[in-house]
Amino acid sequence: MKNVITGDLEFFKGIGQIQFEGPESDNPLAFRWYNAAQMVGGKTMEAHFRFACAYWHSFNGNGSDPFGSATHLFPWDEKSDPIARAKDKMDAAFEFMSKMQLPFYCFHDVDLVDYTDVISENEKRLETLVAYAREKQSASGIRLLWGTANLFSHRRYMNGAATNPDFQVLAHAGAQVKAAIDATIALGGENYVFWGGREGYMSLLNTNMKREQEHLARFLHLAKDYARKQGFTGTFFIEPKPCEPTKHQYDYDAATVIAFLQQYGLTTDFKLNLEVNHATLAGHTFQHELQVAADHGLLGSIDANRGDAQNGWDTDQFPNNLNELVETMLVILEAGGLGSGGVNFDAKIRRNSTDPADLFYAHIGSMDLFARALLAAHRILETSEFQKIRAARYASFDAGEGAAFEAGKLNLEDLRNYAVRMGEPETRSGRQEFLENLVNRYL
Ligand code: XLS
Ligand code: NI
Ligand code: NI
Repeated sequence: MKNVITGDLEFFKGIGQIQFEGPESDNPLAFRWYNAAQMVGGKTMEAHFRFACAYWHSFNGNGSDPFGSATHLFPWDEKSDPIARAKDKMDAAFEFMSKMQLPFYCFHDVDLVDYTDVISENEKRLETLVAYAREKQSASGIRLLWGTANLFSHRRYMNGAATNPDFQVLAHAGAQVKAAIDATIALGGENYVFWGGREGYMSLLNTNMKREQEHLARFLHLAKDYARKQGFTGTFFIEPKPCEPTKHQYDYDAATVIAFLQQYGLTTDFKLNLEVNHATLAGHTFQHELQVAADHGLLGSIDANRGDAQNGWDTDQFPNNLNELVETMLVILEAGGLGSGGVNFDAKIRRNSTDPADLFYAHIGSMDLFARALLAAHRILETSEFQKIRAARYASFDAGEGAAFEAGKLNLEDLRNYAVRMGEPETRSGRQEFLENLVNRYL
């Protein structure tokens, strides 16, 4: 349990620490399923998820959209001095996270404090807020899951950062990443993320794709080498997304990023941070992306959220589909968990969710749903025939000629002769509906 901490002001007055009260509770400000200390399969719920709060959505995201300005008028966003304002915001963040029992947080450099166009001034500002965050972390027990640099909002990055055709812009990105890595290390961050929002193109007519991707790889190597030299032992994550804000992002999906990491010799240091809404934008289910990463030993961390079935953009809503989450947890449990990663709520409350309590409801609902999904997935794996049924589909490869094929001992003529000898195969059901019903029985 985290120590609740507030600054000079209490920003979420009237709301104490959210406690587990069990499924029968009708208290909207209590957990009904998420019980941090509860053991599930040899690990506490807290350790399974390592839930993290996304600083940018919860404390900077003010409800504005392309059609209208801010609707969330934050009391921590009032002071005119940027450092004083940033400290108020950090007070609010740690108050909220400690009241929510969130063990981790994640940030972009510019989420912590406003940046200017002067690199040395930005470095100074970030160091000031990092020192403040260190105090807050040790008072609350909250830790940094990952840090990152925002290389997509400033207008200089309109043509990309590490993939910008202008070396001067690339160098700026380097300066920003260096400071963000320094901040992550100073705060004991367990991972460092690269999401390449504008690392892609708007038109191939003006783009040398090969050169841009080589620059990106070189840039990642420099960042990794610098961090290792500074003693960083954590994992680097790439967060795939197919598009938005660019028309085409190079880190399209898990398979694309894995091929890139392999091509440029980055798989020892880098893994994947997968986001639900990015998977759906790429035309995949989230489970698909998780499985691809897990199969390569590169499942790192997740950004939990959801899209909207009727909208084709990254709406970043809080998760609320139990069935999908159970399938998600099945993949994660079978992969052996998230390691140094965690579950970061890269999600925002809606523009018209304007009560201070709304941020609590959003996190409570999602943490509860993850907990329910974990319990269901754990029981499916422990007590049902799910894994056996799947394995049985491949039984023909377990012995005889099938096993010889897997072991690389057959050639194409052997396949032909086997087929002639055995004749037409029996039809075998994939039993999809049966398995869907099996999962539903555990919800
Ligand atoms: C945007 C991304 C971003 C990353 C961090 O779509 O999800 O929020 O997680 O830069
Ligand atoms: Ni994300
Ligand atoms: Ni996103």
